Amino acid sequence: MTTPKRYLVTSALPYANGPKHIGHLAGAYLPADIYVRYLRAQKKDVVYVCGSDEHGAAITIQAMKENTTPKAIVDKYHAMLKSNMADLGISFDIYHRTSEPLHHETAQAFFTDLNDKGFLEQHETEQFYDEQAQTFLADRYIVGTCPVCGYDNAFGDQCEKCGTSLSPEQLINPRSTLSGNTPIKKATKHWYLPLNKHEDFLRKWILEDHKNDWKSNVLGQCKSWLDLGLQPRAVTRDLDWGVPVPVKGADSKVLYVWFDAPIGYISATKQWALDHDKDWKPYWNDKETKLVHFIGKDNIVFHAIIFPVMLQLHGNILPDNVPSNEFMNLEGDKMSTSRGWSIEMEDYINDFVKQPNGGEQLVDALRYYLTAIAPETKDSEFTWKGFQDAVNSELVAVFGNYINRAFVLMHKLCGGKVPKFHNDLMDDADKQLLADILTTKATIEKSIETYHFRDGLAEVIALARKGNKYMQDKQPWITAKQIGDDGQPTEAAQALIDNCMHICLQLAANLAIFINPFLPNTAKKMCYMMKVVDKMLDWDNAGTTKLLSVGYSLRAPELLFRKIEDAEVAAQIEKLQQKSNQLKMNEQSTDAAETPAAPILKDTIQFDDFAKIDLKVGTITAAEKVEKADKLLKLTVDLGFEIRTIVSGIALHFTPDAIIGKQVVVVANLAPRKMRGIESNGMILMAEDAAGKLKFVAPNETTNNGAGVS
Ligand code: B3M
Ligand code: ZN
Repeated sequence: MTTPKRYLVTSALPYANGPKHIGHLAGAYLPADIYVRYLRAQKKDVVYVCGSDEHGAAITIQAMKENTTPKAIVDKYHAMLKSNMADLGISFDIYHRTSEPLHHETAQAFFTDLNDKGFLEQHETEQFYDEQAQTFLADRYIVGTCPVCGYDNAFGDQCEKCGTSLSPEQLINPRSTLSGNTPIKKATKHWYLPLNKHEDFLRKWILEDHKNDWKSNVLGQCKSWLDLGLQPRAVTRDLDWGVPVPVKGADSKVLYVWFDAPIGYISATKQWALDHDKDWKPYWNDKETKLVHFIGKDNIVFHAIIFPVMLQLHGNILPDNVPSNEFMNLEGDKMSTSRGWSIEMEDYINDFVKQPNGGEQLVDALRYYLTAIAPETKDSEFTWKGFQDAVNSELVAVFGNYINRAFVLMHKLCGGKVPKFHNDLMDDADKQLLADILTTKATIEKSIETYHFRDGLAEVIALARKGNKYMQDKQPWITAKQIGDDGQPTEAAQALIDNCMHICLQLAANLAIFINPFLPNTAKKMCYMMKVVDKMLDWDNAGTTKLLSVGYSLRAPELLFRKIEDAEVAAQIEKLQQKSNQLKMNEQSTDAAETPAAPILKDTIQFDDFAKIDLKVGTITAAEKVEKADKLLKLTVDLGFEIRTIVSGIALHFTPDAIIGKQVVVVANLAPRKMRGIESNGMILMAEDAAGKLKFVAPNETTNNGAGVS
């Protein structure tokens, strides 16, 4: 596209069914925010829309879990997500919600338009049905084994483990999420979007028109979808939560959440236009609008295939790009809120930003690290140590250090004012640095415009590094030692110092412009220090050395960033471990509660059978975790007559320290068994209550180790 007249930028609408983690932030929100802040600095006409996705089984199932209504769930989490995003500097022009009447009307009108034009089909099919819960099972209401990766809790619409998009029929051993029962099949009628009829258009539009500008991960996913052959896709559901299907007699049906949610971008734009007395239509209908959808990789098919078909049929413009990131892992494992292996935005805000030594600099610290390791082309990994290193050795030691030194030296050597520049004294190093500012500007532009935010940010840091080197090479503090009779630097020395500091300060002003899309709080603070208004941050201003006027006095420096301490890193790692262990334990106890009760007694045995078991009392004298096995503890047990090593699956219930010294009953003549490479000699008897909690079986008074039990 040649220069667009306006931009409409969207970030995937997060489900309002729980807190969202920083992997989400890095995937679809932060890159979009950088992009729009850059466009705004360029004075472009840009609207950035998002909002909560409040329909679908993601919401109703969470309501069941929290024992409340879907409405209560979306109200609670919409508020949370909206404020989290704002706290982290995501600058939506509007954060809307799909439960708004305006959205319901917009989605219904969209459906009616396609239906009236004959673009939808109606089919009656047999679908899974839960007889006990009396509901049809689609999407997250049905789980089973993923046919692709074997994960045994894949949803009816998508496997969260491998990302494959599924239909309930593909699940192996399908079960109802509601009752756990195996569903039956029952006939029902639905509306379908016949994607198969649009294959040619999609192939040309994606694989030819966009083969050079879309990311290869997006093109790759689209190609494999197209190669598999597209199927008609149901766009309605038998549910009572969602946008009602606007057809007489279809009262028990709602629009499929993935049909209504992307229309949420349109309703959000409409609401924004109402609020600002603007016309929303050109943003969706005029070909000179550049529409860009920022998404995570599990949303590609919906934004690159299904929604474009809907838009095309409805007469709207199509997205110019669908930049999608891969996943960000965390400390060696996939990030997942449900497994407790995640850093929620809310937690980061509470643990860092809202702490007394936190504030906006820690918003920028997170934005920095997440952008520096953004999973733009392949999965990446967040580690707390990596966060600490990036902040301490790049933000603090390079960028922050440069700005601080420039300000300190200017106060010390130039009386707190922007010094004069003597053109006749300009040398090669000066020229080089000025040229570097210009090249950097062009490189950042190219990086951001092609969605390579990592590279763009790296350029800013590289320029700050050049600034440090320039200052180090020029050593104005040494030049200042050439003093005259008055004890002040000689005129010639001062002229050299002035030139160096003039350039350093103009570079600082340029750096504020360059860093602004990425770390807006930092740029703001720099403007404060330079006593300039935010308007200085306009992109057009970058590349010159006329940003700060000669003789203008600047404020004393403030540190831009603080270091991240070892103790903070350790505390976060500990918190992560605890959270995930806690959830595993809860899961185990719910599993236990939900498993149908086993018959109360096993088959009768004879006394001789029992007599074969040799039970002995022993004392646990040492206990430690087994590496890479979160459920196992390696115990040393003193049986009086010998010391045994026993591996026991109790690690989620007891910490090693808590059980040392406990007397236990051991099956002493059990054949040895190897677990995780450790030979286990015996078994500890445990009692398990209804909630799955384990207790040691032990004599009610301490007795000698080796005492027999019968
Ligand atoms: N709510 C899925 C997700 O959060 C969905 C995105 C909708 S974008 C229109 O991954
Ligand atoms: Zn899978």
